[in-house]
Amino acid sequence: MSTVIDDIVARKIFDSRGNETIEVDVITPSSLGRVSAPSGASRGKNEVSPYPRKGIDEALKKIETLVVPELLGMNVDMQEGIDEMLGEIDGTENFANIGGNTAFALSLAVAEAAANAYGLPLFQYLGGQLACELPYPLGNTISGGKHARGKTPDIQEFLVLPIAARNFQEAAKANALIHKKVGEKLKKAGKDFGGGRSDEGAWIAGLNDHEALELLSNVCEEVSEEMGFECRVGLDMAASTLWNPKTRRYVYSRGGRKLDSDEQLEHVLQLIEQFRLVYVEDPFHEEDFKNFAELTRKVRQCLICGDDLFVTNEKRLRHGMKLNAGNAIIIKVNQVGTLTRAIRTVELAKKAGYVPIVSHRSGDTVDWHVAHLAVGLNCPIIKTGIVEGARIAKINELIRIEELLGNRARMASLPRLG
Ligand code: 2PG
Ligand code: MG
Repeated sequence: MSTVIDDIVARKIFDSRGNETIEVDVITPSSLGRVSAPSGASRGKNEVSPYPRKGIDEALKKIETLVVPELLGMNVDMQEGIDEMLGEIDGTENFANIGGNTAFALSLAVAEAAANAYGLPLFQYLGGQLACELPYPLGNTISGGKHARGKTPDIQEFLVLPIAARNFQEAAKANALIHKKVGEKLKKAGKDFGGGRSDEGAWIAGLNDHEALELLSNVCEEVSEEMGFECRVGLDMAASTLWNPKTRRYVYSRGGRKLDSDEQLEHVLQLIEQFRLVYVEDPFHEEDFKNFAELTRKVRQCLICGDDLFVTNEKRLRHGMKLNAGNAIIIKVNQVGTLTRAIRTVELAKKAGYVPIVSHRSGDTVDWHVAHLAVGLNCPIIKTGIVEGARIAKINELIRIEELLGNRARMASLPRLG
């Protein structure tokens, strides 16, 4: 069995928004690794740059001219060496030269080619025998903010987390049931509701933030009873998209409110209490470590998660740790470019008691690698939507992983949520 890279093929394919994205094949004599890149709509400003200045075509050219000559002949099981090489070839801090999505697809395709060469599923190649815990699926039910348009909520994502599910299949079922019931209630409640859904498959409806939270909380209670375990509500506020740096206010345009940072803190605390939220992502803008820390100090049994705040970046997480800003971190490999960088961030997060949450992007493909990352890196939560092809691809892969693990499979423990 040989693990030497003897070919790399890159192409343009389409993501769930119909936008072009990059897909890479890494080929050894005995295996293939194939990975395509997702893309964000509410990207953090500290993420690596997704493509070179002239876009995907330039990325494809650079793979041919800069990457292929260096990587051919290397062994796919030397993940760190290859990822370091990608950084060196690029030569910039933020993958501005070859593109972060280019590095992402190459890096993960290398890992998959190695796993396939060894005849192992990716999660087992990454995590060995210890990788037998299934993550809880954090699913988007109602969309707002930058992910929707019209008279929809200001908050980007209204999420559910089946915190006491006994296995992954049931957890996914609970989320699907919640999604379905929310749709039915919306249909009953308003003639205006046309059944529209966002990129992530969440409902787009003429509700304000409070109405959306009330509806979702009620449905969660119903489904908790029906399924026999507790399902709870969370939010991705994506507050950088609400923040106006000039007026220093969070602008809730549909709700007609402008809050300064202290008011925002009070507002978030009130939402956590009123709706018993177990999860709040990006409640403050991406440079406001201080208020993240303040909020984290004031809550109990609620994950305060940094997405745009940390951008999966080890240095930014270290900075956050010093201040105790947040207690959870979103892991999106294409925010930092390579698997090695993301793994280092996950390891640091775990050491510091932050809950790592592997995540999809709003524009995604049917690529299911995040499912393997969640299990292989022992992350207790995966954020990946509930319905829509690109989301279901990941959910279904986790169902297969659960089956493959057989009686060794168990749900991860959810630290900080009791
Ligand atoms: C987020 C994501 C995914 P995007 O903000 O967490 O839900 O959105 O991919 O647009 O950054
Ligand atoms: Mg987010």
